[in-house]
Amino acid sequence: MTWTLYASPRSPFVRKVMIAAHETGLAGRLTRIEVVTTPMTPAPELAAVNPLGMIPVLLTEEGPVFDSLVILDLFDEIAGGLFPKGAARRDTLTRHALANGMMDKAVRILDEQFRLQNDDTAQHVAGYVRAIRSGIRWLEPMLDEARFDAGDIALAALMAYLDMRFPQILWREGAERAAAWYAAVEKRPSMQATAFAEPPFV
Ligand SMILES: N[C@@H](CCC(=O)N[C@@H](CS)C(=O)NCC(=O)O)C(=O)O
Repeated sequence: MTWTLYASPRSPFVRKVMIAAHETGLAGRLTRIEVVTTPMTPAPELAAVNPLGMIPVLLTEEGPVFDSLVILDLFDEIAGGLFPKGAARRDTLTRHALANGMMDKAVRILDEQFRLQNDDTAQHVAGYVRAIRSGIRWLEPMLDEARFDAGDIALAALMAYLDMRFPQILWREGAERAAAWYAAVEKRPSMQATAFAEPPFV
């Protein structure tokens, strides 16, 4: 069974996935589809596989897998050798988070250069908002008030942040199921105990 990797020849995140695929002996299973994707113009090929419009995405028999860390986690589950167990796993994950965070910032340098050249902050913001709205809609069928795992906690923190910083985005519009989910989980003691600071903001 081959997997499709949505990729680009100069993405460090794709390169990381490819290195890991070679290290685990899984590279032969990958068929690459090269895409060009930016925050303003996400590659149309990605619409069905990643609402963020970002690469890498691995399309498996069970559906799309992203981001790069989760793809590595899948390789590890199948072939091992990438993430040890216990405290050593945390050490690996923390070093991975640092390296990935540096990659993120390095890619942002490039994006800032383009942003200055093209003077397109408004288009960037519009693209980011579009990605956030698509992401929330993507998650709607998976929401369940009876569960509150790490994925749900991350989503609840995002929604609280949008309400605090960007109420004008009106993320609930067209996402009534997500709005109802948030109204329910917002009542959890963990959410109540951790409210953001009230305005005025500095
Ligand atoms: N956290 C993601 C980051 C991936 C990422 O930043 N990919 C860039 C290409 S190097 C991208 O898709 N950019 C398009 C965008 O920001 O919309 C991962 O680890 O896979």
